[in-house]
Amino acid sequence: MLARDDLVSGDYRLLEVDHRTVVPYSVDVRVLVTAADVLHSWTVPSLGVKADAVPGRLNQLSFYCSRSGVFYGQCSEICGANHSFMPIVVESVSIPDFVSWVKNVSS
Ligand SMILES: [Cu+2]
Repeated sequence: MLARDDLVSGDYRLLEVDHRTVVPYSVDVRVLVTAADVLHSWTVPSLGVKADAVPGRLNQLSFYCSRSGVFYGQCSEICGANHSFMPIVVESVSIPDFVSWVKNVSS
């Protein structure tokens, strides 16, 4: 979650993150979900997806974005102290933008 001091005008308090999940639109997207500490639940209502994240297990979900946009969600599991809100942000971009994002992340 982005700290209050790092928010800029137009940001959503308690919903913005420092690293968005970037996906391409107009293709089927499969997401593999797991956890490193406790049970979480990766939930983005506007994409119609929700999957439990379980330590030591892989869970999968799929969705299709037909347009660019920013989609907000939150962990929907009571996953522990200091985990309140636990926001999720999915940003769908064009395939060329996705490819350049992958190049920047991997370099
Ligand atoms: Cu959680």
